[in-house]
Amino acid sequence: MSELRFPENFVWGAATAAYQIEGATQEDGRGPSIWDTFSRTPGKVFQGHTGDVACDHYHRYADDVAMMAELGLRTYRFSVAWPRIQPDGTGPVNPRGLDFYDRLVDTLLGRGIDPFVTLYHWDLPQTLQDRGGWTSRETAEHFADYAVAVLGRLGDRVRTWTTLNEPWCSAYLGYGNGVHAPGERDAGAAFRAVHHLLLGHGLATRALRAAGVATLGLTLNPADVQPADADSEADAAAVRLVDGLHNRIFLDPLTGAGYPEDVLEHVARHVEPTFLRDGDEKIIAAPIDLLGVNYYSPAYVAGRSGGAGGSAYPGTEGVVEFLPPVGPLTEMGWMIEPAGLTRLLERIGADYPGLPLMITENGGAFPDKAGAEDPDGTGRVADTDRVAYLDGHLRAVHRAIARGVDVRGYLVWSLLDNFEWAEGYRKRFGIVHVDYLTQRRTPKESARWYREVISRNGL
Ligand code: GBH
Repeated sequence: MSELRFPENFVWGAATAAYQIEGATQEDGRGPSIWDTFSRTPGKVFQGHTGDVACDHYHRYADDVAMMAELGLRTYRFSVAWPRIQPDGTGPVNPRGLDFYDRLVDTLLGRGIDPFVTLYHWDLPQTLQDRGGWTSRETAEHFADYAVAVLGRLGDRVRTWTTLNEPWCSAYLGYGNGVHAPGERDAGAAFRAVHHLLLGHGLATRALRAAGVATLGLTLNPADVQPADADSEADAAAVRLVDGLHNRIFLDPLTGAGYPEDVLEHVARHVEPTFLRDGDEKIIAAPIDLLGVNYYSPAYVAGRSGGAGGSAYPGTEGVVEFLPPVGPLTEMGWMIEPAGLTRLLERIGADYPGLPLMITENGGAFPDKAGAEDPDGTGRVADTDRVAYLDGHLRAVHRAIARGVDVRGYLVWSLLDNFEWAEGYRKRFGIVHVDYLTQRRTPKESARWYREVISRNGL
């Protein structure tokens, strides 16, 4: 009787993102994105890897969907590449770009898999970046137009729509510490980007709702922020600061409370907040039906100077020390701590009640080998470390549900090994191995294990 069952109708699936898997970056009228530019900038991505070919999913999508069906997936979360739909980010839509997602959606439905759309997973059209990108208010307005264009083609078949994936990354890694595209390093730009991303979400949400979308939301990567020392007042202050810049800066305005005062004060020390206009908070607070939660690892902070990390949060240098990860780590160097996911879900459930949650990403990178990279191999990828990671985190989700948190589903990151942004192809998150020399797919042991979990609706 040690079995754990998930609620009836619990959603099970896997997630990917356009630039990480599609390839075909020059095909069918796609315009360049900031990741095409960034990955070609020397020193930005591991060994100069790019998404030019990636998993060649653009051409292999039908086989990939057939494989998803074999793996028993019920839902597939993918992102639409804005530069395929509007090569310059504005103006007339490119029908051939929409055709791809049209075919993908039909193929998914034909296999009984529910399509779950992310409208923006970081591949901003380069032309919009040339005009300021997310530091510019116009990008938010253009995003709403783009959202409506995609809805116009897919809205008759796709039920679940999310606007942004992890605006924290877009703003802080893209404009704050320069680890992601477009690679800017400017605290003020990062905060402007936060606001315009949220505004873009709000404007798109309003437009999609007006057009009749039933299930609408966005995905954040909220952080479980813990003090190094639970009895230290300085550490508690550090938690409050990081929680403000990571969690409350998004969740408070999204749920109608506006930006928190302490966060606004912090922002105002870096940039004159002239970009905040009357009425913006009301737009951002457009009701949502679903909050996607991506969780990988907790953060431990101390209220003192020191340590190497921390620079991703503008204005925390010398004030907050991010503790180096300890204990079991994934290949990314991230701490494995499933309890952090339970804490995070309980916290969101308590502080933002009434918001249905879904785990839209969770998973780990581990050094898996197969195919041509593993000539002596058995043809199986025994990724027991990934199975343990996923098992532990599913138990953590179950615990949160048992304690009353409204969690509607779980999507593993990722279906396929793929282009892991600044890490290129060297980090593998897939439950399916991809041999980049041959594009051969090999389901790992974790994929077989996951199929069992889904079919039993439990562990
Ligand atoms: C997600 O980003 C993305 O949505 C997805 O595209 C990506 O492939 C996947 O996760 C895996 O990376 O540096 O130790 O302090 C997650 C990005 C991960 C960024 C955790 C902040 C902090 C860990 N986040 N990271 S650490």
